[in-house]
Amino acid sequence: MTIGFGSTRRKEDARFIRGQGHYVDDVQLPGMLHGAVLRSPVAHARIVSIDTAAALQHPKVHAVITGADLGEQAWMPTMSADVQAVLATDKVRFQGQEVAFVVADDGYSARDALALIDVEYDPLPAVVDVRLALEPDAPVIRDDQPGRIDNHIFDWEAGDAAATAAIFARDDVVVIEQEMQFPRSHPAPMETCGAVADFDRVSEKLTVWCTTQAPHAHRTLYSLVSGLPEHRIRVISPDVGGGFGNKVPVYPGYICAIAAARMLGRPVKWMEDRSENLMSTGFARDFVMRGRMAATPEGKLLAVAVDVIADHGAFNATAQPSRYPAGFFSVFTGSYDVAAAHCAVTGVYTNKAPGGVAYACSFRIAEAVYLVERCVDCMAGELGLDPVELRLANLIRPDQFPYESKTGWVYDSGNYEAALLKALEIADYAGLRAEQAEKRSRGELMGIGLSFFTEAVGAGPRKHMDMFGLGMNDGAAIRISPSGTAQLSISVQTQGQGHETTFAQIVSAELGIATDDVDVIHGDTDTTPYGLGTYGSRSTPVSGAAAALAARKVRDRARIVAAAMLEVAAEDLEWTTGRWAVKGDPSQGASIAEIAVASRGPIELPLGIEAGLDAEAVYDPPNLTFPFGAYICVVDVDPGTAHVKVRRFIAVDDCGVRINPMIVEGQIHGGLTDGVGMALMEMIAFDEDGNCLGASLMDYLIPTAVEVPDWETGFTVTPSPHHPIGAKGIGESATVGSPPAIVNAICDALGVRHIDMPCTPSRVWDAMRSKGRPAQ
Ligand code: MCN
Ligand code: CUN
Repeated sequence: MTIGFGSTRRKEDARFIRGQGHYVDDVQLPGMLHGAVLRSPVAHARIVSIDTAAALQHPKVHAVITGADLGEQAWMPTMSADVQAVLATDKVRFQGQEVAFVVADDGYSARDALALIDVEYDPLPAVVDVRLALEPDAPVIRDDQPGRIDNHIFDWEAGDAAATAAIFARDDVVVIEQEMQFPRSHPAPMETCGAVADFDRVSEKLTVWCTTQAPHAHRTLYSLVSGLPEHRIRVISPDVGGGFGNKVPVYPGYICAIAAARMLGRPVKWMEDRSENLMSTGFARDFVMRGRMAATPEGKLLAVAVDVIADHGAFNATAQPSRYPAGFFSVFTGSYDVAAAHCAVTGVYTNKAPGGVAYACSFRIAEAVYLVERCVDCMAGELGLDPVELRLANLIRPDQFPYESKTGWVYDSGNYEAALLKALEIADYAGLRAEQAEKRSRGELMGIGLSFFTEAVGAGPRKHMDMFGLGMNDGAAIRISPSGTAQLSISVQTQGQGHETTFAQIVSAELGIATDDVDVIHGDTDTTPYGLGTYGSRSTPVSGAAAALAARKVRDRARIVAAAMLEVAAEDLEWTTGRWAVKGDPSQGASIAEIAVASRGPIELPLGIEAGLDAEAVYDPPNLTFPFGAYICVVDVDPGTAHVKVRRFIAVDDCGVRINPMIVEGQIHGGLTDGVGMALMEMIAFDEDGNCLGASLMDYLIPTAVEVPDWETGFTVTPSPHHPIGAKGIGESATVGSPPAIVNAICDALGVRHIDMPCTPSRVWDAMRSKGRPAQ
């Protein structure tokens, strides 16, 4: 029996390792039909006509739905104040865009019938380069918006432009400037996206099983699109095979399944295939950045400035809940105490699938951390300082917390130097530098790269967040059975993070109930309290806090019942794990199980106290939590093939109090692997006509166990002062923190100032040649 925090095994694994998980594609309903989406073969074209007659003749086809059939529902609102075509009516705006939806007896027939639909396209020039999209003669992509004459979406800035400019203008400062790109990448979860929609024409209730990280947020959007009231919509998210941000947005396929189920009066399933997933959903990053940094010649960092062009694709469907169009990018001052900072971000439409979606990034923090950590290394090179020395001299000090950044974020707590020193110690930094010097003398290319990052997770406080005019609070409800076991229902949705275990541990720690005696209910809007779901590593910071607070309410109620049982005043009782006992006489007490049964039993409860111990709480976070970490990467570059091998990677993370250190470590391992993917191989590329070149896992490379080293992890613990259990989120830290460490290591190995991700062998080869290597 285990109680509370610690590395207990994951409860959910019992079903996963037996192959007993239950995913959307496992849902089978009587009379269920299958849908398939016809997608545009071209990136930009006017639709002249769509002829569905032949497809409708197919003996197994029940319906072929086009945008015209959807009427007003042909467009749906996005989470970023834009609209997105569910099925294209006027034009197609990216390759892979949804054009028609076929419903048939089975999935194969539905896909076969796609080939029978005849669409006449009138091709238009496509633009996939953000800079070209901003040119005055660029084709206007969103001419559905009245009066639009260009592809510009927004200009947004943060920080103090004048104060920053004044520092850069000083003649006693050293300035570096570096252009860099964070390429378009894809979360590529194991399970692709899909939905099963079932509409009961009698009760007028719609049930949607779908791959979503945020069931309640999806319900709101389905209500907006379908016109059905929210209480008549039930969203069920069963087991989810990885989300990584891919399953935050609402995709057209879900809406098509819902529309088809309502039209036909039969359940409809739609599951996309791998290429559809890679071509049309969930793109992240795609930032072109120009960073500048100013420092004194001695190495005091003074200012950071950055201009960004953000490629949002054809529809601004960025799934992030902040009030800022560039999400949390304004944390780009990172972990350093600078005097001034400024960023300017321009959002642009291109003929690509909607981008700007989250991918283990906490909404643009991956881009921000990459920017600042690359700039710090460029500055260290410029000043001739060791990157460790420059960082140590500028990290925010422990006594400065809570620290208000120059762009208005209040970092809750931190002990940065301790984390960096720990990483240096694990790595044996001095030893590594000596090894590198020795190898260099033999012409070998070994590189050592650092990054220090601060994350901002736990969306979120009203000051920064809002989704559909709703706040970002989350509820938790606990039901205590008469025998003292518990069910906790939560608003967030696990996709592999282990919530069924860790949330049980939170209740267990608060109430002294064994973790096995706490079951977690989630992923069903009919049975869970309202909340905004899992992304931005917010489950622990927000929903975890709600769970702890609900458990504390149970404890408070138990105290009153215990007082009645023991015939003492409630104030005379004290709590020791799992038990209320009389102060000074621990033998006189009652366990939660004894109190639970008594609370519904014959004892006389004080006036106004209801039977049972059930309780609910809603947590409205006063601030985000700011986990941090120090990463060191060691690479070897093969001078003959330009292949980069990540030989060692040391990650010291601090996410405050850890509920389950084993799960936390697993999150770090996964995130670091993501980082290797982004730094070395992942990029969704397009040709100049807008054809997507990354539509299969043969072309879009993702890392496997072969490409990654044995991770070396370490931890420090700096609790969050405002979180009930002192925990901060961890789910995205390593993805955010690792890319710059790897690129810094590669630059260090090659002796070059910058190389853009992904650092493929061909790019590394070019960089080597720029330095006169390899010997010709
Ligand atoms: N945890 C803990 N102690 C802490 C912090 C977290 O024990 N101090 C545990 C949590 O209880 C939870 C896990 O670590 O079981 C991750 O918690 P948290 O940081 O709160 O993140 P979320 O649960 O909100 O997960 C979201 C985050 C995001 S946004 C992406 S993207 C990502 C990530 O999680 N997607 C993932 N990790 C993933 N891991 C898997 N396996 N699959 C995904 O899709
Ligand atoms: Cu930034 S991806 Mo996660 O928030 O689902």
